[in-house]
Amino acid sequence: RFNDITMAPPDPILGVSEAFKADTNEMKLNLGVGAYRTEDLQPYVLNVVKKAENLMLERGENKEIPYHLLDLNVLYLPIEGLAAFNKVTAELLFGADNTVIQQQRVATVQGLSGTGSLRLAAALIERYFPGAKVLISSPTWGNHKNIFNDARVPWSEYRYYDPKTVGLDFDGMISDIKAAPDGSFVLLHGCAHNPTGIDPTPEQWEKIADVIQEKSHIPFFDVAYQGFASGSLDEDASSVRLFVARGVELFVAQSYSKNLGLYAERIGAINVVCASSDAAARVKSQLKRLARPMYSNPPIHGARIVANVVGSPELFNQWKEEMEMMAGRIRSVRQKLYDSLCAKDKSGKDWSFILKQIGMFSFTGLSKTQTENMTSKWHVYMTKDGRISLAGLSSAKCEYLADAIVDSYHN
Ligand code: PLP
Ligand code: TYF
Repeated sequence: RFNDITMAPPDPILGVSEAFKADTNEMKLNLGVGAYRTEDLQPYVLNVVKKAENLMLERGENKEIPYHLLDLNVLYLPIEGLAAFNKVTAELLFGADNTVIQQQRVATVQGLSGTGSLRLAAALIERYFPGAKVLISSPTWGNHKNIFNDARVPWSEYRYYDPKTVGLDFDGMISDIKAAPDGSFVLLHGCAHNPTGIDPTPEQWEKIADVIQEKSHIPFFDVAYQGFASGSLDEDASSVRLFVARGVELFVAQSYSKNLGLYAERIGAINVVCASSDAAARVKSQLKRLARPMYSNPPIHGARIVANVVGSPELFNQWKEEMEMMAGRIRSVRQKLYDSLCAKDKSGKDWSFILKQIGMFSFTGLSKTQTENMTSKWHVYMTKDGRISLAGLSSAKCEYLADAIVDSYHN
């Protein structure tokens, strides 16, 4: 009976926030979860989101244009989500003039943010590719393993991070992708790899694509940070577009948690690029069939916000400015942390890897025991893999953090 159910361990990322909350020290710093904070370390609601919500409210109030973005004026969204959202999200990812869009070769289904979209694709793999394996990077976002485990999709790891160079183990990555059974799925972070902050160069992406094509593997992109890595939405989608241009069939999961700050709205999508519009229609029908008994249909509010922001040239431009502001703040604390580390550490250690990493995180190379020192002595909360979220760091706290890191490294 229920009494026999054992206690589950806390989530390694979300558990960090719980421990942070319980700490009463005033110097405490939460660098665990990857969530954007202002310089005052407060959550940030984008102005474009507020504007979109006001628009939605106005439209709802004067009932002349009742939610004109809805294709059906009914209580629930269709299983596949809001049509206007699905259209703009695919266009944002692939580019509106991409042939796969024009030829209707993409099956797009609104998902419960990045996680739910990954989970839906995993269910499709389990059902239609029985026994196929998913290759995931070592390391990767912790939840990837949970997602494939629960979907009963076998996975194994490919080498990605080289602790010696604090960079990409490109040769290891290529040989592991080559060694996998033909027709495997290869999970790739579209940009701003979590947790390492290390992405392949454009030349390396081409070689990765060569090997994937040679092996008839299927790329499975996880795009959780479009616009947050380089600051350009198009550039951050270039890895995905490179494969699409080669005519490869692939999956792409998208999330608006970070780039639009819509964390709790749970808005994202799964896109399946197929060889024909026929195949895309069939794939979409099967995704809907999987979603229906899981959660029936997705929530509408976040989808409307995205449809309004991405679909309006004015709000779209303002969004880009706000994203640049957020990415810029993260870059500036990254620089300041690096400067502080160089000034404080007398050991001659090369800290330049911090500047080479991109996106929200820095992978510090701190060991598990060193991260424990960070938390117990310095009240700095972070995941045990050595990742810190720079989005949760302020300029004012950079020196304190540098002291904590230098102390923990030589501990
Ligand atoms: N994938 C990666 C690599 C992530 O870092 C995240 C969030 O941290 C996600 C997916 C999914 O997040 P969400 O479910 O909030 O969209
Ligand atoms: O910081 C990270 O890497 C994310 C944050 O359902 C997160 O894991 C946590 C829970 C969740 C989605 C994202």
